[in-house]
Amino acid sequence: MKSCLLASLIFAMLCGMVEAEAAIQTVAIEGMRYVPERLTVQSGDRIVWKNQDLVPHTVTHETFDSQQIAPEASWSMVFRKSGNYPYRCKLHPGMHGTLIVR
Ligand SMILES: [Cu+2]
Repeated sequence: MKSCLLASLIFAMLCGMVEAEAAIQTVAIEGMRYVPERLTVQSGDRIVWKNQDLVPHTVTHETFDSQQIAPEASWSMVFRKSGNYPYRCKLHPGMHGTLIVR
């Protein structure tokens, strides 16, 4: 019984450590732009796109698509694979951003 309790405590601590290592990074969408337009993150980070405009936007890449993000809403994804992810908004051809995952 005691060792079981100890094991679950250690497990909880390890989970906490793994959780703490991955960061959450935010990209604002405002004024028909991604801010910042270019963002470098670490593999495992969760990226949140927050739409602060009055119109919907998307975050679209050949390997992922947020679909429409309503005003005031946000969309997030965890990126584990390193690489450059140039993305765009399907609704506004001039909107481009780049996510770089190290
Ligand atoms: Cu847009």
